[in-house]
Amino acid sequence: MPKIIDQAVIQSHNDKVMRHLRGDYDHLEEQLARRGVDLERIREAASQFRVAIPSWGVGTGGTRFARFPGAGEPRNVFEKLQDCAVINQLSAVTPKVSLHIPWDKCGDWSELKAFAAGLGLGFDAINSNTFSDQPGQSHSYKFGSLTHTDPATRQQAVEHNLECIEIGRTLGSQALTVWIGDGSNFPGQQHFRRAFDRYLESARLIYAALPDDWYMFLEHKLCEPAFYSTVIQDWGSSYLAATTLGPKARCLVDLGHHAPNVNIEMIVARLIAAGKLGGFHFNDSKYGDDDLDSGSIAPYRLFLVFNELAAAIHEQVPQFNPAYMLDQSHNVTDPIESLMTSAMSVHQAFTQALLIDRAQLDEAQEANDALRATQLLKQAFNTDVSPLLARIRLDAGGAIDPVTVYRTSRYREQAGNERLQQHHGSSGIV
Ligand code: AFD
Ligand code: MN
Ligand code: MN
Repeated sequence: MPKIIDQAVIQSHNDKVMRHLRGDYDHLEEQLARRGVDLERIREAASQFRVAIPSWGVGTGGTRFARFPGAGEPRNVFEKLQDCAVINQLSAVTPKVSLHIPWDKCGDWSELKAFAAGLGLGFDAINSNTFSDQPGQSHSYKFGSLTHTDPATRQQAVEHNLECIEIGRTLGSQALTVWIGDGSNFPGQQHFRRAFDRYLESARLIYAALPDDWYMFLEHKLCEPAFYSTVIQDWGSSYLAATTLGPKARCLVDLGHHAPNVNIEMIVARLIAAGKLGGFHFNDSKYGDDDLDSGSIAPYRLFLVFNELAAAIHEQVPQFNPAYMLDQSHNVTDPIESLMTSAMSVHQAFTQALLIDRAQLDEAQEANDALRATQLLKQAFNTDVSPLLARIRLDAGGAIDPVTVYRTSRYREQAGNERLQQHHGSSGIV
């Protein structure tokens, strides 16, 4: 893997903490052996885990009230990929980036693909954007895009998605994520059924252009930017649309896109059963689509989602291959630090869910032994798997402690200085 951070900096800190890691790893191995769990088997499965980084996540986010840009943040997609390469080099589980078009537009997509490959990066789903207007756009999306009452506006939104598919084909992506802000702010503003029919008419045109080995992820969201109704508002609308479109259309579950207190793991179970679980945008939230760091507020909720995924893996549910992506906005932290710790939090939930004894859980469920069943989940959730995750990073050439190594490397200052000194070239290649 290409080295953005000097490998000696990583090695030096790894050497410093190695003996602690050995002790912690041996303790975990002995603890699991007492339960009849073979740590090597878990390590093999946990080593397969990967989660994609959102290109838009490496820049400082912001809210509708203000944005406080961080020092040395990336100015173009090439610099975003550099930051993503740091995340992957240290965390060792994020080799793919999910781009957002036109935010990540560049002059030559083949050049970008080669640049990314040189950094050890590939591309996950491509995200289209018809929730905001671009300079010089012929038709505004103010009153919607794929569902707009004006056929010309819908056509423009369809063509944008078709362009995203072409970009993704050049980059090696195999999925298009479609999230639209279409909806209404007032009762009566929109005919709900006609708007949904217009969505399906537009989505069919996009679906027809999908390569055979692609998926189209339909991302639902309860509200915002529309505040009274959203056309693809919930998993029901998404499922209805995905089923109407065909087998390459699947539902994308963003953890922040549900009404408060919704049982997300139940939605995940329903979509798994229907063969329509496309994947996730992982994040955390307290009140809405807050896009906070995964696992930072409700780690048990994240774990319960992974309990459903671990059950599907264990039961070898057909066509089960969800895409794991982060979708977060970082307003008060260094985005690289947040994305590394978030990737580790999702890796942790994935791995802890692998520890659930599914035979014993089935037995407890069949016997209606509620306490025993929930204890089996808690036992897995309360197991500190961090030594295992650190060992996986170490074996992959990453950092036992990514944030400490990142801070020691002073990458942010260096990148910041370089970016300040450089001419703002069109490609931004360094
Ligand atoms: C939004 C939605 C959607 C969008 C992303 C970037 O989750 O995934 O593409 O964040 O704005 O909250
Ligand atoms: Mn999302
Ligand atoms: Mn979101």
